[in-house]
Amino acid sequence: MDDKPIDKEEILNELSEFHKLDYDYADGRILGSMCTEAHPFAKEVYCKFLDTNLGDPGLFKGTQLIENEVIKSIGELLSIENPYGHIVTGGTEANLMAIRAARNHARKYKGIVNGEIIIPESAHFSFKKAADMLNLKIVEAALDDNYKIDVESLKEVISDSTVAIVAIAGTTELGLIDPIEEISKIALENNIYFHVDAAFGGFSIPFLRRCGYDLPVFDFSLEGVCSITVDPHKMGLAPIPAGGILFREEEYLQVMAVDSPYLTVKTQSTIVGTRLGASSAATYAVMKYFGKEGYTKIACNLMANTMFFKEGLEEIGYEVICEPELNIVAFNHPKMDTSVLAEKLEELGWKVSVAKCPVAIRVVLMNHIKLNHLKELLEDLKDIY
Ligand code: 0PR
Repeated sequence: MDDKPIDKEEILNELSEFHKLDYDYADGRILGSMCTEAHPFAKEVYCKFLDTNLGDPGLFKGTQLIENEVIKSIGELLSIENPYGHIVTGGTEANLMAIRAARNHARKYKGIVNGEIIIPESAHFSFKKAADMLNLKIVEAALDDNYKIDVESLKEVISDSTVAIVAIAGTTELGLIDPIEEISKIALENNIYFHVDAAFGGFSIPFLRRCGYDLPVFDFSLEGVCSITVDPHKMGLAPIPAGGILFREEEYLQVMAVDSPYLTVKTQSTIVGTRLGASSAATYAVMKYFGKEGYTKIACNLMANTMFFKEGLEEIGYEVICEPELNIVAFNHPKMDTSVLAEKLEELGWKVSVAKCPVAIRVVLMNHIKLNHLKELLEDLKDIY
């Protein structure tokens, strides 16, 4: 730090030099991000609430009401009237809270000490962090030929130590939806906590269903589903950080509660203490601003772009890994190594992301990737071919 104060202008100039090194969503070159530029209105609201702290909600009663409202309206999208939950920093924290709730619940009611969680091979790496922090063993369920949880393989790995089963509604790499209805039944039959990670799909599947896409049910209407992660900072167009965790029962929050004696509330269930109210306010604003109609338009438009891109790739001769269910396309060149193709695209200024399972270039068709960017990308892919 400098000894003397520095003029604002000089600081801003310095900062913008750093900022110039960042990629800009608006250039349409970021192909592998699930985040995108937040809506300007959401950003405006975010700034107004920057000083609010939901870690001590008695001091920010209004902002607490906003968080409650946001959880309730996300709950409505997920077919639950009275959800319990929080707006947190993202999918990682939401998944961590779900697994912590499952572990504590199993410890309290079933006496499980050395627990296991069953996750599909396609699960986001946040579950590995959760298992590590919560001292749980990860057991992987295999995927079927369509890259979705193989239900038979899942049944085989259930044990007396299983504290949670996880399935994904919108996988990170391929955007696929696991057979959640079937898994919900299995979880119920075996009396095991079932968490659905809809960090990506939660803000699009309900809207795509509204406009006629035949997508499977993944939400609380399935009796076995105990919690769902759904991130406003992905398809919800809210500013980072905004993740959402919703629980069916208040008990799941209570089993995580620790005493917080000197705060305005007596217990706290979230992982983070001091906690941004701005995330809740911005999410509230953007949800009201778009409404179901607005989100439906966005989701359908992104699916149209997805199909345009997929068909364009196939016309050139690229191999698309699977029929897209959500706005992600993964593909390979029939002969060229994926890493070589990735390198060539990087040389042309595209920021690509390579999936591991299976190895393929993956493009997440977020709002910042417009039709003209896709046309340019297809032109480049044609030249490379
Ligand atoms: N669950 C799923 C299904 C996810 O895809 C992700 C993140 C998470 C949980 C974790 O969410 P947070 O990152 O909010 O904690 N999916 C993206 C990924 O890891 C996130 C991302 C976003 C990556 C922007 C890159 C990027 O530029 O691939």
